[in-house]
Amino acid sequence: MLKAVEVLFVYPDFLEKTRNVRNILGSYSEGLASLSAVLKKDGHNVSLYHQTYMPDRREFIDTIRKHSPDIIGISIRTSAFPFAKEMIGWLNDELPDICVMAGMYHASLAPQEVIDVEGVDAVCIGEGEYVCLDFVNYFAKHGKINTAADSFWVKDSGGTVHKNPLRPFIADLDELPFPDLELFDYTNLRSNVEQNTAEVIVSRGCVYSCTYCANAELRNLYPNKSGYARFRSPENSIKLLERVLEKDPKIECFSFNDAILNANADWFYEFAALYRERIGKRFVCNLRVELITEEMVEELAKTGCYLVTIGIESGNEELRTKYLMRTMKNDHIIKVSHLLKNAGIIVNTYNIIGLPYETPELTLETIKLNAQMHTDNIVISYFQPFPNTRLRAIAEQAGFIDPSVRPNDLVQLRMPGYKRSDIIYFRYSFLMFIRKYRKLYQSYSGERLEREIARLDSKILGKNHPRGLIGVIRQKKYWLNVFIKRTVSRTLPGVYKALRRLRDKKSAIGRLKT
Ligand code: B12
Ligand code: SF4
Repeated sequence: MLKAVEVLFVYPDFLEKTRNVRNILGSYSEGLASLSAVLKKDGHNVSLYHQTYMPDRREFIDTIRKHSPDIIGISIRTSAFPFAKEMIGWLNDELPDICVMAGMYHASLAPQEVIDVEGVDAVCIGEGEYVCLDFVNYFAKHGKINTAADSFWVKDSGGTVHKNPLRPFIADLDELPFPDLELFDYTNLRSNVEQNTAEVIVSRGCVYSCTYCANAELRNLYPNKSGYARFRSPENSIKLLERVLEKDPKIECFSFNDAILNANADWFYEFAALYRERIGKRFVCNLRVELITEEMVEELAKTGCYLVTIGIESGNEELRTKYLMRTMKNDHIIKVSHLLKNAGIIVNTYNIIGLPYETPELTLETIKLNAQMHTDNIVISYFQPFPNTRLRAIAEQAGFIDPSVRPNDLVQLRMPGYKRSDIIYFRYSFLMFIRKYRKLYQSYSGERLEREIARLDSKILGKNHPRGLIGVIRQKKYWLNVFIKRTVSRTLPGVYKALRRLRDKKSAIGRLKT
């Protein structure tokens, strides 16, 4: 019988902007919950330091001391890297004997940068479950780190880094235990509290190769690339959902975090049938637009899907094909959006702003595509040049990467054709502009439509339009709204939920007009 190891996961679940804001509810991480399940199954003790704001040094060290871990596992996204680095520095000064391992996307895609941080002993690359278990078991048996651990880069006491090969990814997801729902303060997660929604994921990986996506690049690291997009079996997925409902019976809705829930049509239909029979809750999911058929839309609506998010990223077909490796056509995107809306499903889109070679004119194309789709809501992200991705290399070659820009700065690229202040202006005007253009598409046609659109274009793009100032004001207004929403959701959760429902209902009314 091995000695139980005390493992403490540190999860920096905050962005720069929330750095000093306390009392924000956190989000679920399936990755950490899954690691925890595997470690606990072998008898180790696992706990979580879920950070929804950046602690100061004292608070951080006191919290770590309270847990007295043998191993700290820190989860590092790219934008969390500067914070993680600071905290690891504190550990190195005050608690240098605790073993520190790092994992997650930034660790996987930029392992050299992470292992170079003083105080990091090991970096896990790619999926962590079984390699982490072996790492912890070795520690339990030998009281030291295994410098030959699979899928880890390990620093020995002399400072030499041992770069061990990656173990193939877990081919059969059904063999994994279900994620440990005890690790998080589960019923107090943001989505559970604010929307009675459970975040779940029943697949891993993706078959596509979008150039900006960290997920696509991760696949290239594995020795076994084919079969990287994997699903739990439909039956196993349903059992996972049943387990979640047992844990939090208040759940009214599932949010599938899977990259593409309709990646495999056979799987999708089998799953949908079981879902109707045994779960029957509303759900939201991400779908790949080229794979959506009329039959699939009917099935989604019948199964309780009330919101679908599809990736647009850019409305300009040329930029999308040439630089993002996304070959879908605008006409098709519009057609699918109308199909979804006519079936009563809310359409949400993912959009990126500040892409390499993007210009304000091209951003307007993204806005117009959303307007023609009659998009109900949007997710808009500033372009992040994640390490090791192809789009980062393109941006580097073009000279758009300024090394003095911090990894958690909102606008990452410095491009002659698109000023930083303009990117911020479009970011915070995006939804409003979609509504303006949508009104034009609904009110006019033919030459009149072209004239009205040209008039609005030139107003927005005009030389004398004070975009910088307007951008700053809209940004402040946006954050004030977020603050109000968060305060209402915490203090008056019933009112918050009722308002959200009202908004969804309003979207449903909008849908009938397509
Ligand atoms: C669900 C999801 C979210 C959820 C939940 C976040 C979470 N921590 O899981 C929400 C909506 C909150 C979210 C938000 C954001 N996300 Co997100 N998200 C995802 C998504 C779609 C799935 C993640 C997932 O559950 N994967 C499945 C689990 C099992 O895998 P995993 O989390 O990677 O964990 C495994 C390994 O990484 C490793 N591991 C993870 N942690 C650790 C720690 C240790 C110590 C070890 C040893 C191993 C280890 O082992 C795990 C098990 O195998 C991914 C894309 C994808 N398909 O993976 C993007 C992704 C992770 N998100 C991303 C980003 C950028 C964000 C945001 C910054 C976006 C934004 N600007 O707001 C925010 C960050 C907010 C935050 N608080 O973390 C990027 C990260 C890229 C990067 N280089 O860092 C990704 C990869 C998408 C992309 N754009 O390419 N996200
Ligand atoms: S489809 Fe989505 S998850 Fe897949 S490579 Fe593209 S962006 Fe990444």
